[in-house]
Amino acid sequence: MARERLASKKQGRPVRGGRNRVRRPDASSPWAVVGATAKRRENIASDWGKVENGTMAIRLYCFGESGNAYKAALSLELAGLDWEPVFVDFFHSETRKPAFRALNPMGEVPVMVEDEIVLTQSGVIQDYVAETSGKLGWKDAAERREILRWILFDNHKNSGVAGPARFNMNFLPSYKRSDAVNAFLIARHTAAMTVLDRCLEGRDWLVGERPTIADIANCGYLFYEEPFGFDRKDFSNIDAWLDRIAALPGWKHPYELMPGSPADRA
Ligand SMILES: N[C@@H](CCC(=O)N[C@@H](CS)C(=O)NCC(=O)O)C(=O)O
Repeated sequence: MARERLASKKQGRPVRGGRNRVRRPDASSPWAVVGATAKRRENIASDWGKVENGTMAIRLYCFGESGNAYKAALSLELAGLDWEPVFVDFFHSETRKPAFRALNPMGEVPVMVEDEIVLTQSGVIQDYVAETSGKLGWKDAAERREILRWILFDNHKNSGVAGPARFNMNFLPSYKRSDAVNAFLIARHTAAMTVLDRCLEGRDWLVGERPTIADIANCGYLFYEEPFGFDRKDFSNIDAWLDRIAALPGWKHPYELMPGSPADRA
């Protein structure tokens, strides 16, 4: 889409307000077909989760336990964009069902939909949020690359390891858990946290002098209370940096920002 068109769409956006009611997915719907064409995906995306009072906010397909979705949700929220969460029932295998696979063949949340734009991968959504809102982004091309560098670090060494460690240790049925696998993941994640802590020495934010989507990516899993071998008190720079993030206007804990939490399954 041409940038001017996008810009004019943004001007027409409703201001952020109360949460609207959104449609729930219907896996039995005839349009829910695996291997849908790109056009079909757009149609699906524009139907599933449509805001019922007619307001078209950005829709983020997410659930509270997902730190990957939290990166996208917190970026949208801190950037002040108008968005709506659409609950994906991950714990009842919704990401494996045809309706969801038609929306994202990768079978993962988060998915962001704005009109005909369908984005997946938290880093891509964050990049879109920064670019379209002008918030949490870069001043120049060098900063943009530095932000990308930290997002890739997060996806590979931080969230990409913390996510499975936390899932295995808290949400996997106990008979499927492996101490050896968890020990391996915790060791990998602790090494990444040591790197992150050193890089935060003497600085408030990962890139430049202000919070960016690089910070939001790397904190994706670090506010959750469920144990996964990470204790922020072991890393003084990370601890102080998480306090700075939590003090940003509009910050919310993942279970406040997105629908779904372990309490629902208790
Ligand atoms: N690199 C992806 C990772 C996304 C991801 O792993 N999402 C998990 C939830 S936290 C998921 O939807 N998994 C579905 C599944 O494994 O079936 C991103 O950053 O968006």
